[in-house]
Amino acid sequence: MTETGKPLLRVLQGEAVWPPPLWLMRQAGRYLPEFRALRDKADFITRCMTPDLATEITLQPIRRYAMDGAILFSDILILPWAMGQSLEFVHGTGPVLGPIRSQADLDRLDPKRVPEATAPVMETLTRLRGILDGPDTIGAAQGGRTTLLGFAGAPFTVACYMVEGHGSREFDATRGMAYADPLLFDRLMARLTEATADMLVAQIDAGAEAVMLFDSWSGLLPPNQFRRHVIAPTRAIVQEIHARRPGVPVIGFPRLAGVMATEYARETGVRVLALDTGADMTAMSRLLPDNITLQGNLDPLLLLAGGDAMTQEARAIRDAMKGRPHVFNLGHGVVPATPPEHVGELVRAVREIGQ
Ligand code: 1CP
Repeated sequence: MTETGKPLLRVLQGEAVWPPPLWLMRQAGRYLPEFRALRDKADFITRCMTPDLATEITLQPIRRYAMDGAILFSDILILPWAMGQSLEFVHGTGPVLGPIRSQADLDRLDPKRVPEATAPVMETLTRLRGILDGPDTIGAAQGGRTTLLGFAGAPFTVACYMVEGHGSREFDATRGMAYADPLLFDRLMARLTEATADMLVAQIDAGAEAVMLFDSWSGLLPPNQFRRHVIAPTRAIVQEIHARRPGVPVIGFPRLAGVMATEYARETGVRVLALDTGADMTAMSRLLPDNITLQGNLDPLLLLAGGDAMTQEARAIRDAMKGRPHVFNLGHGVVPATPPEHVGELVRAVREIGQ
């Protein structure tokens, strides 16, 4: 298959393809027994930084389900770690970082370390691209049909973890800093914006065919803060990528942004808007220009539940988007308790037409 023939890449570039290509956020994860088997071999950061392991984990869902997209196995917190922030993934707790609360904390981070620290990630992408575009069949996937996706956290969401030092429902310390010490917060955001653009360009050079920006916590911000800390840095990153690597699609995921997602899509320049579970795809489709590709948005809990309710809703989303560029996906990541058979049923339901 030629490069332009990959269904997902064509849709990311603005073409409508029927049935829509699909991949799932967190498609490589704890719900897969083969992932859990590798999980015991090394801690999370080691798995991300070992090309053999990261390549294998990325390919697991491709072998099983012939997904149209393979997303690099890594994490949004690898960037702060690569800049020198302490990071540990604690079993049962999640990520724990040495929090950034002062100019002195910020000054200890060094963006110049990132290229060397992330070299294994780039090596993983290069290997993956070679395997995916090679002549061999990769499990269920026909050689050459799967698009390789790189990603990063968007600056605001990464700042949430960097300032808070751990996951949270509200990220009060971060949102508080943005108001109480806007100069410090803006300096952190500026550093992240530049480092994120550079890292995504490096991912593209290593083999990523499109890149996604995860802004999982953007929905916590009121409109003016959203414009300042979500739209403005995202626009800067998109412009930088477009200037340096023209034609590479950027997928933006402003999770829980509600009505602000339309302004985000218009103002940031993202080629693709990924929508969360709460978004009305049909309404968003009417509000946005046809040349913006939409991605989403089945409820991950419907995938957990499975059965007819899942296949009917998946087909309803797919059919409502017929005729516009649409990438089928979930509205957030696969939850760990999901039976792997349900993912197989979902893939079949989305690919079966004439139902
Ligand atoms: O072994 C383990 O249990 C580690 C669990 C895990 C995994 C599988 C973490 C820790 N990260 C990942 C992989 C990951 N994270 C990917 C890989 C590709 C794929 O989708 O298959 C991606 C794209 C991410 C992105 C990510 N990490 C986001 C954005 C998307 C989202 O879910 O909203 C966020 C917020 C994170 C932070 C993070 N990393 C890991 C955890 C458990 C968390 C969430 C922490 C929290 O807020 O409580």
